Amino acid sequence: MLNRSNAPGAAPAAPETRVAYISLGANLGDPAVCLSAALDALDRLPGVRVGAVSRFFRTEPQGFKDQPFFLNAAAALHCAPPRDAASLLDDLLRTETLLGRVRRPDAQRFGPRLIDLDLLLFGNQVMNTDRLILPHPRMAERAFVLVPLAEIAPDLVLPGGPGIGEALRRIAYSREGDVIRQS
Ligand code: PH2
Ligand code: MG
Ligand code: MG
Repeated sequence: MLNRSNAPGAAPAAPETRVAYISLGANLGDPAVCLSAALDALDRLPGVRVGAVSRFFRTEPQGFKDQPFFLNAAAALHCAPPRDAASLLDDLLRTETLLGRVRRPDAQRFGPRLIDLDLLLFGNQVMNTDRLILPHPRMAERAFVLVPLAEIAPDLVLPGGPGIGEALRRIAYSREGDVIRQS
């Protein structure tokens, strides 16, 4: 039988590059500097290239209200094998630490932070482990995630869920220019 992959002229199967989407957030220090530094650091990771980046939005704090407004953005990360979701998560956490974030066990949940890099999607992968849930379990509720994401990926469909436009129609929020409020 003819082995098609060895047929003369047949290109080897290209290793699959996948697009991950992340949410970036900060509300301590100089958030714009921190978000930019994070993007620079991520672009230097092996097997990762930063693609589209949204504008930086000023967003009302969610979950714990008594803290400064956040600066939030979304970015596409083009990931080449063997880069996978777990190793990307490791490097997101390492990058947070590199930029000065200290995770204290007694920290206020949803409280203020120097930098937060959340993995939203890794291609169409769906997973649920102790360390990582994909898609990010709270992304569809959060205007500060969905609005920046829709800016860079307006046709995105969440794996097993709605398109990003429909996800945005399901939540109550307001947007004036670069300011997003959600009650
Ligand atoms: N992050 C949180 C909790 N609340 N609110 C806004 N607006 N932006 C955030 O990035 C954010 C938040 C926990 O990660
Ligand atoms: Mg977060
Ligand atoms: Mg986080």
